[in-house]
Amino acid sequence: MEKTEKIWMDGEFVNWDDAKVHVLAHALNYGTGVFEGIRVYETSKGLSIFRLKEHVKRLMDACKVMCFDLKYTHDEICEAISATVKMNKKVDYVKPCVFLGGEAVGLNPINVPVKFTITSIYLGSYLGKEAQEKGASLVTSSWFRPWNLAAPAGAKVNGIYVTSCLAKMEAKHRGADEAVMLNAQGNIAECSGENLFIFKRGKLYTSKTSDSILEGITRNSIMEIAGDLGYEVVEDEITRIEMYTADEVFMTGTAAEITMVTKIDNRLIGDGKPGKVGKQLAEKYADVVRGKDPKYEKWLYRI
Ligand code: PPE
Repeated sequence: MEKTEKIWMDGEFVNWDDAKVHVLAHALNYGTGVFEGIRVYETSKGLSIFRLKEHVKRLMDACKVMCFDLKYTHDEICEAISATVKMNKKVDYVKPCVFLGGEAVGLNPINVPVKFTITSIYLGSYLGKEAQEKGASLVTSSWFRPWNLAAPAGAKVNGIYVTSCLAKMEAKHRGADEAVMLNAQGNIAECSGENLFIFKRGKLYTSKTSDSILEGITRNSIMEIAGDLGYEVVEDEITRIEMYTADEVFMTGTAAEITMVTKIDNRLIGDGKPGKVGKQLAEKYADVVRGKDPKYEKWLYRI
């Protein structure tokens, strides 16, 4: 990751090094924040923020879930994100974060001031170049994806990411690139920061939104693109065995984009090489985000 010059903080730009909060900020102690991760791409007509409107909608929905009183409209947030990208030199990823600030001890979040920051960075490859080019290895995490009875799994809430961090660390300790988490029923939920797809018996499958996943925007893009390319896409329960024995497995996420999975828990997926369908979708996605296919111009927020 490379840092940039300015961070948007509650309506003003401040220098990167001055974007600070108090150590007793509520979010720091109790995880009471929500965030987004959004990619910025170069196109032949300048920079574009991919599916900005959908990301802002999901951020606002997460605020509603957490009862955060966000004093900005959808348009104002889109404009602030766009202004942050323009303000900085080298940006490929933006992270807006709405969180509880304050300086007090105590769980009650009511009346704790809501802070809103927009940080833009140069992220580059999220899972590493090798995993992206040759395929990633996964392990099934011993940590379960928090399910809907215990936490709002469908909202991008900071505190919920403790499980993702534990799962990711476990994967690294076990020599893998990424972790896949199961849900309360023992079915596949998702990875620490990506949704999962399998290709089996000629169809694409991805876990249902009720299976304790974050409803990924990349997941949604791939479902539409795959449908347009003639694939049948089914949202279904996916068992661990179905995942092991799939012809292809791949992950989708804003940061990870489309990354092929070639090994899970020491079992090769298919022949252990990135699969054809996944590669076709990854290539199409790479074109779509860069404005090379006019059919998906609707997803580009040009700045
Ligand atoms: N599941 C989780 C748990 C998740 O964090 C992400 C995004 C996804 C699925 C995919 O959602 P979408 O980006 O809308 O397709 N993870 C972000 C990385 C988290 C991080 O800060 O690191 C991302 O891809 O931006």
